[in-house]
Amino acid sequence: MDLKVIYQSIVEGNAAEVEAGVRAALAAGIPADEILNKGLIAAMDEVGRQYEEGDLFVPEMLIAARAMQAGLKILKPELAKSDIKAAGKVAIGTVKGDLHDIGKNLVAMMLEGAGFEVHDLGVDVTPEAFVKAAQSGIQLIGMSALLTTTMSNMEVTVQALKNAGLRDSVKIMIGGAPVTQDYATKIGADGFAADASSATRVARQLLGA
Ligand code: B1M
Repeated sequence: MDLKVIYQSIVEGNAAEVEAGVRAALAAGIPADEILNKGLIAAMDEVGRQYEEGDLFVPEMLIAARAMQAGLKILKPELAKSDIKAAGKVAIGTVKGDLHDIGKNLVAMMLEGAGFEVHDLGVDVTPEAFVKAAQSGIQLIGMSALLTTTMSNMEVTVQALKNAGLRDSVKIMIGGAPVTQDYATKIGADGFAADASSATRVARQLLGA
């Protein structure tokens, strides 16, 4: 059983073949972490690379991410049985007042594909909900905003984390169409990512994963 089949099926966005490939690899006795690293994560790294080069676009990246998730679903019970550690625990959400979730979902899927344990808090997430997530062992808070009127809630959330005494125990990454590195620096976030594939890279840097 060659893990390249899984890798290629993810890059091509073929969920049925990814599922079949993961089942076959498990049946052949390949360890779950090897399937994860050499099949799923390696493929999503390649998808991210092709997106950054302009060879793939958002719809194709979404399809690839969904194919990866189909494989991950089968792999998860096996991974849970082993003592494999996630690359880090991330809580991600779209900030209060904002209902846009397409980009946030894509970032969540790419992070999952990169081996992070992702807790998706959904949309319209209050600063209090982010604080609650940070209290539960989360290492990285990810905030998304698509509206210039809601991005200020990122700063409110950073402040809420400070007020709760949690600022030093979590890293904060932000993104979304109106968000910039300058804004991230201004509000005291640790990182900014312009798209889903760089979000994976920034998350890895922030957590040293
Ligand atoms: Co809205 N909307 N919308 N909308 N909408 C925009 C954002 C807008 C630019 C359209 C426009 O006027 N040209 C405009 C904002 C203007 C502004 O603030 N400057 C706008 C507006 C005004 C509104 C409403 C106020 C409209 C109204 O009701 N009058 C309203 C607000 C509702 C609310 O949120 N309270 C509204 C509603 C909606 C829909 C519900 C209809 C729908 C959202 C559906 C959904 O998400 N489930 C919608 C949509 C689809 C859009 C556009 C067309 C597309 C957004 C999108 O999904 N892009 C958008 C116009 C546009 O962008 N062309 C628009 C694709 C997505 C993959 O990209 O989200 O940027 P993006 O995510 C990227 C990066 O930004 C980054 O990675 C992602 C993947 O590469 N990224 C992160 C995102 N989050 C990240 C987090 C990270 C790191 C990277 O770390 C944690």
